[in-house]
Amino acid sequence: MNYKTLLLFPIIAMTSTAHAQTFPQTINASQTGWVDETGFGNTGNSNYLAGEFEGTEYRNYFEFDFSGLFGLVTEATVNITAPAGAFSSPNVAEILGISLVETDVDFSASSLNSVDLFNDLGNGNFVGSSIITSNGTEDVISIVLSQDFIDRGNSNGTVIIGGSVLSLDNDSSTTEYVFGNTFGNNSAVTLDVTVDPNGTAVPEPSSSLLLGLAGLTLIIKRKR
Ligand SMILES: [Ca+2]
Ligand SMILES: [Ca+2]
Repeated sequence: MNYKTLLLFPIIAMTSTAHAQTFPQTINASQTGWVDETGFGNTGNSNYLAGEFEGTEYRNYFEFDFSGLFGLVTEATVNITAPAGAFSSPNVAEILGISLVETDVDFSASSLNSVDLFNDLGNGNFVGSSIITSNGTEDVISIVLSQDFIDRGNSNGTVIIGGSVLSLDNDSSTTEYVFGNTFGNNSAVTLDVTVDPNGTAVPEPSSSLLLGLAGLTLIIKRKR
């Protein structure tokens, strides 16, 4: 073990103590819905279908608002209600991917018309995934979301994620969907978060890496 490795230990220790006093909280999705492959979405319809239905692909979206939370989020799990009959596929299971949304979305408009948004709902930075199977009665799919999701919410106040079925068979004659028969009102889609009330703004990964490198450079210079 060289001195550079030893120097990293105090930094890791400081990071863990920052999460000592935390509390759990649950927030409801502030928006839910879908966008089809033509880019169309009806903002008045909270159904969050994802997959392929009658030859058209749908991807869903969920928005969460962190601004009412007192402190910084350190952990996040999204819980998505799957009513009876939510799943339809010739396969035993389908894979749902959750990605961060970069596209600006105007939820006050009566409809969304953006192929870019449809693409964004299923591309880019994936922050979670789940294998989804048929359910006879109502079920809740819980997916742990990555630090990139947490960082986005903490820095922006709101964060939108998109859900897409990654295991479609490219055969338009077979219907494959998850989250059919859904209504996104009330607590159908929630986010369980761990909040650190004493948390301070976390630097973006790139800037913290730069800070770390700058620190190491200083130390190396002192050693010489
Ligand atoms: Ca995306
Ligand atoms: Ca298909």
